[in-house]
Amino acid sequence: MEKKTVFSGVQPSGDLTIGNYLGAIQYFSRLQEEYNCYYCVVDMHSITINQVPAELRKNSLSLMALYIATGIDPDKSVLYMQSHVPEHAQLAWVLNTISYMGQLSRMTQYKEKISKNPDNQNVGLFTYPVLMAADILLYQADFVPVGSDQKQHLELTRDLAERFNNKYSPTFVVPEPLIPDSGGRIMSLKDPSAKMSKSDEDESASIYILDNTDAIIRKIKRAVTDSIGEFNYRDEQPGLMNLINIYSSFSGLKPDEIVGRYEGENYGRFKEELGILVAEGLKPIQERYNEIFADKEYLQKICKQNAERASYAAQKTLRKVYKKVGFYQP
Ligand code: AQP
Repeated sequence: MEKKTVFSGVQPSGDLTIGNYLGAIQYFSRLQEEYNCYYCVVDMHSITINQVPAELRKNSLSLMALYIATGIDPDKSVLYMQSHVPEHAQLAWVLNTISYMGQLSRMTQYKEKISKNPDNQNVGLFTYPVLMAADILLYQADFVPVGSDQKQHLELTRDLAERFNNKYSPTFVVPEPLIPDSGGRIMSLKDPSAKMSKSDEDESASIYILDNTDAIIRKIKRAVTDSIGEFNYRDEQPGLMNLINIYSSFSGLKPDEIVGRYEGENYGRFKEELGILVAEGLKPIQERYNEIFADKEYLQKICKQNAERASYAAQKTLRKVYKKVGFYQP
C-alpha cells in the first residue's frame, strides 16, 4: 500500500517554546516511519510580523537544526525552507482567487495578530491562512500534525480544497488535522488564559526549548497559579492545570495520576519537580542541537538537497492546478 503523506511547518519567528514542541514538533519524527513527511521552516509566514533580517536568517537555520535534533531524519523526511520552493507562493495566488474576504476576516489568529500589531496591519496577515493552505495542498497531505490553535486554519484549508475540487475537478486531497490530546494547547506561564507563544515579549511567560536548567526551574517556580492552594486539576485553577498538562506531556502520566502524587500539598514540591522534569526532558535535544547547529556546511547541504525534493513534488501539483484553471502551457 502506498504511504500517506504528512505536512507541517513552524515559523522561525523567534526561539521555539515547549508549546511548539509539545503541540507539534515532538510528533514529527514519530510519523516519519509510517508516512511520507514534509516538514517546513515557514519563513514566508514569519515576515507577516516585523523581523530583523539577520535574526530571521539565523532563526531559520536554527529551526532546521532543532528539527533534526528532535529526531527528524532529513534522509527520510523532506526538511526544507518554504522560501526555497517558489511553488508555495504560486499556489497561494491561485487559492486567493477562491478565498472569501468574509471567511478570512473571521480567523481568530488574524484578529489577535492585528490587535497586537496595530502599526503593521499588513495584507499578509490577512492572507496568511491561504498561504498555509497552499503549503499543505501542494504536497497532497493526508494529515497535518498541529497544535489546537491551528484547527481553524485547517478547516479553511479543507474548505479551499473542496471548493477547488468542486469548481474544477478532483485535484487536492482534503487533509485531516492531527491534534494531540495532551499538549495541544500550552498556556503562558504568566497568563493562563493566553497561549504560550514564541513572539511573547515577556520571556518569563514561555519556556524555550533551548532554555538552560536554571532558567526553566526559575520560570516554573514563578509561574502564575492561584491562591486556592489546593492541588486539583480543574478549570477554576487554569494556571495549575497548565502546569499539570506540561508535567503530563513530559512524564507520560495522566493528570489524575499527577494529582494523586501531590494531593494535600501546596504547589512548592510539584513546581520544583516539574522544573527538573522539563529540564531533563529537553537536555538530550539541546545537546544534539548544539552539535548540529555548529555544522553550517551540513545544514546548507540539507537545505539545498531537500528543497529540490520538495520542489519536485510541488511542481507535480502546481502543473495540474495551472492546467485546470486554464493557464496556457506550451
Ligand atoms: N502554546 C502552544 N501549545 C501547543 N501548540 C502550539 N503551537 C504553537 N503554540 C502552541 C503549535 O506549534 C506549531 C508551530 O506554530 P507556528 O510557529 O506556525 O505559529 P504559531 O501557532 O503562531 O506559534 P507561536 O509560538 O504562537 O508563534 P508566533 O508567536 O510567532 O505566532 C503549530 O502547529 C502550532 O499549533
